[in-house]
Amino acid sequence: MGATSLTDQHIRHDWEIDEILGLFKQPLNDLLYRAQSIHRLYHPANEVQISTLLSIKTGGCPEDCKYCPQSVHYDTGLDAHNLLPVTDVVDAARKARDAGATRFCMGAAWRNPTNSQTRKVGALIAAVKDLGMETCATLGMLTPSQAQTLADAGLDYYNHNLDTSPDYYGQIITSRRYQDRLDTLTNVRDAGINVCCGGIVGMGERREDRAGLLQQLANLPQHPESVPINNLVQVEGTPLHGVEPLAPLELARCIAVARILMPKSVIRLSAGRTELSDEAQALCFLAGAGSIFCGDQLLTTPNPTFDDDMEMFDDLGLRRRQDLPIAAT
Ligand code: SAM
Ligand code: DTB
Ligand code: SF4
Repeated sequence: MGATSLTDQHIRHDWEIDEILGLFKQPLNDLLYRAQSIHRLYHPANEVQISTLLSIKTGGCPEDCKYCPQSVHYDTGLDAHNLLPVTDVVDAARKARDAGATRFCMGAAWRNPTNSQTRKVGALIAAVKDLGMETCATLGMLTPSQAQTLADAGLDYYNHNLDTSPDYYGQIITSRRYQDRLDTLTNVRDAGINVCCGGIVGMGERREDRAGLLQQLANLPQHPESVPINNLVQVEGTPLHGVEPLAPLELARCIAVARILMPKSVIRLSAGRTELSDEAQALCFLAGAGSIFCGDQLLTTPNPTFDDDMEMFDDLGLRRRQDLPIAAT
């Protein structure tokens, strides 16, 4: 066994729920100070990695995720479309690269892809990689061989979220088990693809559930390299439309706790930024957020424009991160 470096003392996989709740309850200054201190041990200060999303297959999803505008169970007036042709995807990726994104993330509204769909997405991945970008895909549940197909195509990251705590999960999704999600994460990890896994806050859950989600992530055998913290985007027609929004300070606390629990992971201030002031986002960066999605659309919902984000970066003295982040353990 190799020697443990001084900084690896922070890497743990045995977090207890009471310890995590204790972090949430710290005075905000103490929590942010500790989170930013850990952030600077493992990540460049003032640098933020940028990804851009594209919905490569939209709507008509058989799953019943109560937050999602793409579920066939809810009428959200979405324009559904089948898998996009490679030319459309490459055009969107090139535009994102030229605007400053280093990673292109392709999302499909599937419960799980078929093997044939997986091969088609493999061709999209190879084409985007040819542009010199990192690739990410989120396609639903994967078998081990499908994960291998994507790895062989050169996929850098696979996004598959746990969404919430095991306790609250049944209130949000009934068509897929928590264990199914954990199994897909294992298949992705075993195929050698970097794991992007996080969840959604602001779904009416308790703080205990936010802590429970972070506990699940932190106690995985290996921390996800990327941890997206999504603030629910409320969409009319979905069951969660009208739920009490999460206070921005609680979102910042969540990001700080994620930062402390998984020091080497890149924490993404993910969906929901249109509802946040620059000041609230500044607190999230102080809490240790190291990546965002840029571009005026997430998958199907609005996001701040590139220009607005670059103006915010200027105001906060943030730089776009160009190198490849450190792998988590
Ligand atoms: N269908 C695949 C799946 O669910 O694994 C991939 C696409 S799905 C849209 C990707 C992730 O987007 C979900 O796991 C969820 O965490 C997030 N998401 C979906 N709708 C959202 C919303 N309204 N607000 C915030 N995050 C959302
Ligand atoms: C993630 O955790 N958030 C992104 C990405 N991974 C795929 C998706 C957010 C979707 C927000 C709702 C929408 O635009 O449809
Ligand atoms: Fe389908 Fe994914 Fe939306 Fe759930 S989150 S309804 S699985 S597209």
